[in-house]
Amino acid sequence: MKRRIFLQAVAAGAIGLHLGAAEAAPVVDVYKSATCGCCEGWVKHLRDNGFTVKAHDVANPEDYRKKYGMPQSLGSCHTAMVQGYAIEGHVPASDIKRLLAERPKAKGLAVPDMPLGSPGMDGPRKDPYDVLLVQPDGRHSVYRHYN
Ligand SMILES: [Cu+2]
Repeated sequence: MKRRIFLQAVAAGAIGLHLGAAEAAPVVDVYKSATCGCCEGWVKHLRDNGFTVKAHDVANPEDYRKKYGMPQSLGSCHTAMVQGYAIEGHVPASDIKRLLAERPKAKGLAVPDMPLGSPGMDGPRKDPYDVLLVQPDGRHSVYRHYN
């Protein structure tokens, strides 16, 4: 009897932990073209880091960049939405987590183009790149620099 109560408590604790993890893993909607391999790489990177990802294959990902107010000049190969923030390109999961924790008044984050060495653009070559915090008016500043 005691053992059973103990096991129930363990199970309840495990469920609590599980719900906690789910809470910390918001849904990311990704708009990409069906043939984009590096987009798939980025989706996998997000999933590996605890995000729930809904990948949508669309004919013109740039339509979604426009729709969600990301400047074309900061464009990459995919646009995503998470809790009201637009995420453009190969933004590392850790920066999205920071964004969702800090909740700045912003449009979202962008890694323009497709820098080698960013998540989903993995390989031997690593180029430096910036993650940009994009303001509602399109102005942007460096959120984090990667070497
Ligand atoms: Cu890409």
